[in-house]
Amino acid sequence: MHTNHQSYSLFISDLHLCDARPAVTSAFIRFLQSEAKNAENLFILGDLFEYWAGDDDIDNPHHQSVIQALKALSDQGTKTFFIHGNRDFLISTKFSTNAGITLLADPTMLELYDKKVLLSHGDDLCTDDVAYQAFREQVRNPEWQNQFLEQSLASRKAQIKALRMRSEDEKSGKPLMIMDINQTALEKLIINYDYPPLFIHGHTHRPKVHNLNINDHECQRIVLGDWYDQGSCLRLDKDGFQSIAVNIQS
Ligand code: LP5
Ligand code: MN
Repeated sequence: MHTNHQSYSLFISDLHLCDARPAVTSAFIRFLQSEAKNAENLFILGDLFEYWAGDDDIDNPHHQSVIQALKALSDQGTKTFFIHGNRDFLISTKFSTNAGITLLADPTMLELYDKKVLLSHGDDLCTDDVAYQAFREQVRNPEWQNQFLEQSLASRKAQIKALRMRSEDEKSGKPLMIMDINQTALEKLIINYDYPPLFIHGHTHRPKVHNLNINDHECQRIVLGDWYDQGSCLRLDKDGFQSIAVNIQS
């Protein structure tokens, strides 16, 4: 039916879309209407938004423009998937239904072009960041989330603003190593998933391909880049992967 869809998949993360950076949102919408249109799958590996306060914020005009563009993409035949980031883990079924995306667990293992591919946001592997992991455990708890979501949208946004300030403040005092993936946690994950040859994640904003050898198994860990000065996207097909830069006009 959709014969224009070629056999390749695209992966993006860490766009941090928000009202304050309209050029990035425009670039993303153009990307959905161009590069992504002919893809069979688009995987968004978290932190699509600067923050997500709850699905009741869906009517926000900025969010609507993103949701409409995602919906148009999936309606024309590109399957779209989303893994929660640490900024937008409150995205739920109202968003996914409206945007036409499928929510995936973190991590998720898939088979693409005869290759096992493991996908994650990546924050779960930053185990040296003890303060962040304690925070993460608290806010990923469904009971905590229910209580948080019972509060008014305005109150939630005020708390998120305070949290963002605290997070930036604490980050400035954390050594860079602490905010990267822990090697032992990484190896444990790869072993648990029986050595997928590809592991793709975001979060650290340190785009790179790491060639790993774990117990004599080759594994490539691909770290996606963010969308600040330019957008970045990974393309995967039967011949392998390549990195694509996305222009952001300011
Ligand atoms: O996002 P990034 O990359 O800049 O930093 C992350 C970690 N910080 C965060 C916080 C988010 O940026 C804030 C936005 C989240 C919105 C979610 C909405 C719902 C939750 C609302 C809760 C009020 O994820 C940062 C890491 C960094 O990645 C690198 O991995 O270091 O972690 C921190 O800085 C966290 C601090 O170390 C600990 C903060 C403890 C705050 C405790 C307050 C209790 C909150 C609950 C009560 C309301
Ligand atoms: Mn993140």
